[in-house]
Amino acid sequence: MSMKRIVTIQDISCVGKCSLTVALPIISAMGVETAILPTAVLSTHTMFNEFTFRDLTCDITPITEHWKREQFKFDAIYTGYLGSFEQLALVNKFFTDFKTSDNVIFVDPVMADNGKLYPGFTPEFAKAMAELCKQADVVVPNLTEAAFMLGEECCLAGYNEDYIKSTLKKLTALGAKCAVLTGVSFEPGKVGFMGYDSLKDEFFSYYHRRIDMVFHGTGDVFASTAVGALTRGFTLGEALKIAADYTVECIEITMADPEHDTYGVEFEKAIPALLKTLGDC
Ligand code: PXL
Repeated sequence: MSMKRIVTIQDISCVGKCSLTVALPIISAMGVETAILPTAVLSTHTMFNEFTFRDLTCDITPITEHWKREQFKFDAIYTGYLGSFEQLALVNKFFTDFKTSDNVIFVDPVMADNGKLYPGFTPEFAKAMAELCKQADVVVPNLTEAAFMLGEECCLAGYNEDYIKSTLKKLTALGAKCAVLTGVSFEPGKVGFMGYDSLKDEFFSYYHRRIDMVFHGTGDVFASTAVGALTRGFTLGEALKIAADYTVECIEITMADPEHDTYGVEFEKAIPALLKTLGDC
């Protein structure tokens, strides 16, 4: 079987274990080639007190023009943290240029969590990110990102299944074929995701134990694993479940290390378990 190839478009945060320093090792370990289109280089992710930031927007067009001349094809296009309106426009064009009849466009609209936008993002940016979802096959916002993209008040607790289902339908109405909400919880101690496939008109969900500890980069671990598994041929529901279980495993392994860092999870230690789940060893 020929090797599958993903391209992921997001920043390099040199220290901090998120975005490309998570996507590259995880997707590669899953046996899928990982091409990258780096959008910026930061000394760390933006949750540190300070960070350097070199914007690489100017490189996006020359890189993609070269790739077009080479006629590269990608089995999946996976976008994460994007830093400007201009980058969103260029990524929209990238989707148009590299969409094929059978590849998957997977958008993780990284912008916000726990009711708040990350530093540097605005409600207008969230609306522009919603535009990017138009061309997506799969979008995976958390509840906060979904609310900002839909221009609604954030509702982080006390909601019912109807609220989640109607939010999912509104997200697919933006144009995405499938929408998945992460961080969904209907009972104490449990959290997971609910998704909606608008082509099949089907909902799916999965819940696991909730761990009351926040580590940065877990969203990127989840999205990277989901894209990897999807590219390996798992259904979307299966791929997301594999990703959720791996993310929980990463958090638990990290918490078991009394000297763990707080800026990211020790996902490296859980890779053998992930490969077992995939049936690779
Ligand atoms: O994990 C998402 C992410 C990616 N890239 C940068 C970030 C964050 C989250 O804060 O700051 C630069």
